[in-house]
Amino acid sequence: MNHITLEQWLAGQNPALAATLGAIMQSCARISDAVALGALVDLHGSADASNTHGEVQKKLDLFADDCLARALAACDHVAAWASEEHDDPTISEDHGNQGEYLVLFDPLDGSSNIEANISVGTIFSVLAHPYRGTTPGDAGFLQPGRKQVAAGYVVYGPSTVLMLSCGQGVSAFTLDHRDGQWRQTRENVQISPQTREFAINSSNQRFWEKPVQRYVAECLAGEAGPRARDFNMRWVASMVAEVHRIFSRGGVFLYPRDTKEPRKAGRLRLMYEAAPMAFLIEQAGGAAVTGTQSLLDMIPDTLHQKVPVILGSREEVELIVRYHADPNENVSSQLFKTRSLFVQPHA
Ligand code: AFP
Repeated sequence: MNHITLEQWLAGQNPALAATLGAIMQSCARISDAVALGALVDLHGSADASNTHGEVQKKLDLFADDCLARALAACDHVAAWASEEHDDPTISEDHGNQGEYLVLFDPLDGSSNIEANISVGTIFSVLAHPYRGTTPGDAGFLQPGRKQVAAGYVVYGPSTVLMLSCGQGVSAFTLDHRDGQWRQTRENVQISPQTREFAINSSNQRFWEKPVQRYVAECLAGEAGPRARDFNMRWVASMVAEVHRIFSRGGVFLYPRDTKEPRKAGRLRLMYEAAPMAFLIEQAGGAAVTGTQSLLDMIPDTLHQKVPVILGSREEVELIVRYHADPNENVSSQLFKTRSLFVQPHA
């Protein structure tokens, strides 16, 4: 494959969008360096602050947030941006009125993993400023995910990889640390429609909704169960890493509606995590739902709204949607009345 650079690839896009994505990717290259240097540059550990969700912020969360904010402030085409780390959007001082785009980002997803040296990532979403010429407010951001102009994530793993879509398929770019260029390493990425691998935080099993109880029980029952095949399970606790695994070999990721915090519909944020990931997944032929609704069709109520997320290999997600449509239909959900999800070894 001829590894064209991101700059060359962006030359085929609308110039304003290319400049906006270029600014985001320059910051992600800086974040990649900081993540790699970590403790050497005193960027490990807590920042002694918490965000709008009450979560403790790490030094690298704040570093990444600042990098992106500075780059977006300098970009002529960005009217405002919203970060998972802040209550309210920031209006660009210089370009608030004329900027074409609104950008949302989770500066460092999975940051609880940093000190364990497990992959973390940046997730971003680009929307058109719907009232261009006026100062953007929250309302401008509250667009359904299907209206995203572009979305992507960067996974800071053994390689630093960008997965990007501007609505015409998904491309992967690897950061070449030798010269700082992002180079295309996959194009028209497709997610296999079938899978034998699922990812869910099983410690929450007692809180899950019934259709998810049923789905996981059937996977765990393996060859002898209703699915008639063995499944593998993974949990990294870093959504970017989970989604990246799905892009490389298929799979399904679930952070379902649960009763752990009854006031919240889920753990993950619609605008900063679910919608951009859903955009990428659908662009690669996969599916992304809440269980009962397509994530991309959800009209957000608030910037920091949380939602259930089920995404990945299309046929598997469709099966889970069918279970949501009729949660009482299958007898295997009855299993939970008598025994644990994890079957005890035979005595
Ligand atoms: P952090 O950014 O606080 O580490 O949260 C990561 C995350 O939002 C998402 O990336 C994971 O899928 C999920 O939380 C992990 O949640 P658990 O704590 O339930 O494993």
